[in-house]
Amino acid sequence: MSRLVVVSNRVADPRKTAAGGLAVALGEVLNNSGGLWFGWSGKLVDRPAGSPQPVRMHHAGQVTLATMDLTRVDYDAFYVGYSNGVLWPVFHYRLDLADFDAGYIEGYRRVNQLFARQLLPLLRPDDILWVQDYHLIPLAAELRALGCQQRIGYFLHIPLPPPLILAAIPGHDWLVKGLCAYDLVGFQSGADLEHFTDTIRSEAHAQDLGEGRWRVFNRTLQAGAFPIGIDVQEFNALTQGIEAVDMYERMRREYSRRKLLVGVDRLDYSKGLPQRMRAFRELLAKYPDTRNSATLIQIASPSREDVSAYTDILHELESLCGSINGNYGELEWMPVRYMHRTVARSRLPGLYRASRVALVTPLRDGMNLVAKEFIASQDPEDPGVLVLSRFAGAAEQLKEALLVNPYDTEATAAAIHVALQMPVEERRERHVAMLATIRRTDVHWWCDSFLHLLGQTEAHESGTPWL
Ligand code: ADQ
Repeated sequence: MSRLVVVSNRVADPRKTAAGGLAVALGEVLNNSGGLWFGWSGKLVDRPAGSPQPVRMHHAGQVTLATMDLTRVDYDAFYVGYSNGVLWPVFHYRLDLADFDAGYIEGYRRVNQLFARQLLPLLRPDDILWVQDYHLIPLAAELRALGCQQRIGYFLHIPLPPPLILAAIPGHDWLVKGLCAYDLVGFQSGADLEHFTDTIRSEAHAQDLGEGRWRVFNRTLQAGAFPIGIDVQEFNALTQGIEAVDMYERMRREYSRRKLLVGVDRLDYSKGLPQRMRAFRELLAKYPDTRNSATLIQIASPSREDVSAYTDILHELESLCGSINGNYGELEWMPVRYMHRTVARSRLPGLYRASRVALVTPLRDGMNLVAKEFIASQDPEDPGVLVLSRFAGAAEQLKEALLVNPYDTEATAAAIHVALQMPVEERRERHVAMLATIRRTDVHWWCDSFLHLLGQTEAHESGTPWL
């Protein structure tokens, strides 16, 4: 069996419970193959841009964690600037929020080169590499330029927009070529995959070889959709754990006379939080039966506070929550309970299970795991209802959710009202179908099916010189 090498911006210790489904699933495969996980340590040093930092190795069971620090200048350009100031907004269709500063792309390239240079000496000839997410698109091309012949796969956790949106990024053809240096490229949804194949067809004259194989830049590339899942078993165990049960019971007691709605997100403009609040306000305005009887708990964990678009969304959300409570609240009832913090992973399933409705209404999302976690935590006899944006990758799979267009305030409010009124038989029917889907395509399935296909790709062909 080949050794697996995972590369991602951040490295998590898979043995820590806070690590979550992805780290645990990757950790399992890494553990079985005696694998290596390479990435940034999370630490910054005040050194000149591009200066290579030593790689530190830690052992976590059979897994070796290899991390390096970044200089502050590189971090600002690579992470804050290009990854989160250009790629994140554009890939989420928000051209208006992108900051195309020419220095950022140089920093992004510099850090990808550094990663390639520091990783290369750690590789063995029969390793299989799996690169994660938008921070590292050009990594395979940088590795190939240094002579790396190993098979390299790539998975994009966020959406890939259609060709004409992607084309707004200065130098986007370099990113597209970078994606073509991999042996297997994976996306969250069929729609993202189609955007990719449309792009390589129109911009690089890729030739369709059938079964997801493409001839492009004088080499063969495989592309596919691999919707990421959660670790359903781990989530079931968490749901039965003492902290989740305690949370569930306290919530049930407190809300015995009211229905609870829940939203759990990173505070990010892609998650559609102001739109969600406006839909909830519309619900209270238009359906008076929901006043004094429905409470929305919105938990939004702090995220990327060094990017200005995130502070804007924070203020907008706070002001909407304040005005809804001010206008509709009563002495004994507040419609919105908003918290700007992270809830412990061990307690989350209790909160999900106590809620009648989950609002998962992003404007764009690669997948959205909260939707799947909510389904996994429900009591099958008395399950809650998922109100899900049609623009989340999860909507391709979870067709039995109440699918909404989050830009349509009135229709979303109407769907929330339907969810609150839904009879138990219909709730059960929808829940059973969605639970079967998330069980079938859990995070282990995601890992195994990607790695199986990567293992089957033809040994690496070098193709067009990459850089
Ligand atoms: P994210 O944008 O971070 O991930 P998501 O898929 O929803 O979004 O995952 C978030 C995870 O963090 C979930 O496990 C959730 O429970 C947890 N979480 C979120 N807010 C929290 C809070 N306030 N308190 C506690 N826990 C919280 C990116 C892409 C997604 C894609 C994932 C995985 O943007 O589309 O699904 O990667 O590929």
